[in-house]
Amino acid sequence: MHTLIFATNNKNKVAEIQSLVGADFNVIPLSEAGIDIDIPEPHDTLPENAFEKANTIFTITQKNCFSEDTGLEITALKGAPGVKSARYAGEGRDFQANIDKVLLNLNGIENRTAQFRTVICLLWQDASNGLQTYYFEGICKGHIAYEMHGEKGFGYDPIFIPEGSNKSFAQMSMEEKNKYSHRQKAVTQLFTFLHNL
Ligand code: ITT
Repeated sequence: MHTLIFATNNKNKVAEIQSLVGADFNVIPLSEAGIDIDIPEPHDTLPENAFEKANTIFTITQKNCFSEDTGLEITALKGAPGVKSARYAGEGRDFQANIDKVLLNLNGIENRTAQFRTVICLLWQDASNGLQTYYFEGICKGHIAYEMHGEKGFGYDPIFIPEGSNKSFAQMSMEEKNKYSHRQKAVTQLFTFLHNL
């Protein structure tokens, strides 16, 4: 079985990804790897931040690892909050404050089109090729609701309604969210790639 460290401090991401991993991979969250650091995300693009997170953890552990960076891109807000999604309303990384800011900025705007974009960065040591960097992307199109719906999930889930559903992500079980989600699409590509190595 291959072991991979998932370079994230977000427990919700860990739960979602562990629900998608096949039996031949062992995905270890940072907490289980005994690493307790605030991973930097200083860049203006999702791939650069994803690389920064994975590389920070690889430098410490020298073990195969992956990270992901996710942004909510709202058309009427010119792609905001995008790469700044976690800190849209400030350094407190407060889910409710972030949602309030989105709803305020969309007040009176009819175009609610939005998408989640996840970029995964994999750092993989290969006996013949050395350390390789790979990227995988998953997009979930949808729209922003006029108010919050549901209690499940995390982040912007209560206001995001994926295409093909009339429920918000926060009204779905994890399994149902996985059928639509940006994260599921990126993770599926990651594990398809790893299976074919
Ligand atoms: P790590 O960097 O430790 O992985 P993070 O929470 O900082 O965790 P991101 O930088 O990718 O993660 O931040 C993206 C933010 O976007 C996150 O804090 C949530 O508020 C939101 N987000 C990400 N995925 C989401 C999802 O599936 N549903 C709702 N909101 C999501």
